[in-house]
Amino acid sequence: MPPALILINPWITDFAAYDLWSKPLGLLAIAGLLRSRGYAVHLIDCLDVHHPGMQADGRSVPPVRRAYGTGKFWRTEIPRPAPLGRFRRPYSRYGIAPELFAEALAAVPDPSAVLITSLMTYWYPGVQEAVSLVRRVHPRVPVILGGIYAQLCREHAVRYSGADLVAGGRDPEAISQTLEAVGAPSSPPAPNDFPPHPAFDLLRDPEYVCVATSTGCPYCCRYCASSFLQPVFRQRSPEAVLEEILHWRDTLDIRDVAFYDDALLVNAQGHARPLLKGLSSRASDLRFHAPNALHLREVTAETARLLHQAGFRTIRLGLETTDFAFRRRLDQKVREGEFERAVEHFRLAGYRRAEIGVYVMMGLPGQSLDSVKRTLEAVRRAGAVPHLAEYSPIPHTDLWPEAVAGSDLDLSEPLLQNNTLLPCWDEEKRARASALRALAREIRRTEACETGRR
Ligand code: B12
Ligand code: SF4
Repeated sequence: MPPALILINPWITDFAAYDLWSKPLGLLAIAGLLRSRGYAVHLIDCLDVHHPGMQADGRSVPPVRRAYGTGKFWRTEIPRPAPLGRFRRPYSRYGIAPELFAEALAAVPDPSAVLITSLMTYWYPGVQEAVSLVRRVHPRVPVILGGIYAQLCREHAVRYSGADLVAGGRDPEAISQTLEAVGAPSSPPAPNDFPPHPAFDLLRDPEYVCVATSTGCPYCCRYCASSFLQPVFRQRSPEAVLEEILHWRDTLDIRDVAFYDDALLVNAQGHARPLLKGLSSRASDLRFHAPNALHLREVTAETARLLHQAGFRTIRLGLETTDFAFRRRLDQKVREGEFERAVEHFRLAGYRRAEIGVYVMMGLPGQSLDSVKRTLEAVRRAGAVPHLAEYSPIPHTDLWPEAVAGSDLDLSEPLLQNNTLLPCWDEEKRARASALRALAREIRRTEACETGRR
């Protein structure tokens, strides 16, 4: 009998959560790897929207699903944790019922170890609840926690997650060593040199898959943790990425693919360009989405045309702000004029205004409401639609000390790093932010109606 491992994607706990192509790509990559090394891998996805047991659960709000596999999760309102007490709005656990989770745990009789992933730092209550249920069902089995919260808030996770080991390593060898460290039986390495595909086949009825064609990002924006999490920028071969996408189309019959790259278009000549050409010729039945921002500077007439030809339906551009005096101390990724030029390329490539989504950051330390408003208007004028990205202060980023100093909240508590709270704005600005949210919505609505009329 091969040694059994349980891999867990825990619940989200938040004021709001939306499935914008959210899959535990890191955990699935580890699942693929461990499976290729001979382990029997059992995945429990707490965010499973298709769990048959949930139909009978009268306590949760069923998820409305939308275009291209996006939509809501199952949701159950829960009490706000104490540090969020003063924020008077509903707080929920997103995902399957804890009883179904416990049943799935019990169905694996003798696991060697349990591996749990984590994403946003402020979602750690979902991790804690998963660990405590594992303890109840499998009291003597070692629990290993990894992922983004585990890396960004390591000390917090060591103290409060309840896991036996908080792992920082990302590469295959580190994961094998981690398993050995908790006494799980080790297996021989995989028979070939190619890393296996992330195990999307372990998910129930996936409507889409996610792909990362690279790790890291060559830019070093002061508000972003990319260079801490993935210090080396590496791109995979376009052929390997194409092969992975075709594999999932042919085996899982998926139609939508979301790219998780931080820097998809960097070095387009040797990377995105051949990939997009391959997708156009061999995957013309698929739709592609770039929910993580594309770099404006890298958008040329040719890349915009290739993205359109390949079938990219969701485009998000990382503008953040058009207030260049303010941005000078934050990042170097956009220069004046590059945004308008990129939008023009997308328009000429065939995208309608409503299809060109632009991220605008709100809530940065020292950022004024007026600066955000002017950026939203600039997006409208350029012929695109804005999506507000509220700033989440993140440990280990360059901006972190300034964020901590400028916040009226204790940011060492990860729950207060939640972007919804606008942690680095004061009460007055928080109260007036709803007008900016309304403006962004109004611009999107107007452009959608315009598009409908044309
Ligand atoms: C893709 C992505 C998204 C996607 C969706 C991701 C998802 N799964 O839901 C989209 C675009 C929707 C998104 C949205 C947002 N995101 Co985001 N996102 C990312 C990104 C680029 C990659 C995450 C990822 O999946 N990586 C791929 C896998 C391969 O890596 P991984 O999960 O880390 O796994 C590896 C290791 O960690 C480890 N590992 C993982 N699990 C385990 C378990 C064990 C046991 C072990 C041993 C190891 C291990 O091994 C894996 C393989 O190497 C990261 C930045 C980054 N470079 O990591 C930001 C990041 C996570 N996002 C961030 C933010 C701020 C946001 C937003 C709030 C932005 C905004 N203001 O609107 C929203 C919020 C979304 C929400 N409320 O749902 C922040 C985190 C903030 C925080 N406080 O935690 C990050 C770090 C970016 C940043 N600004 O620095 N995001
Ligand atoms: S360009 Fe994007 S991914 Fe790269 S460092 Fe800046 S914010 Fe992070």
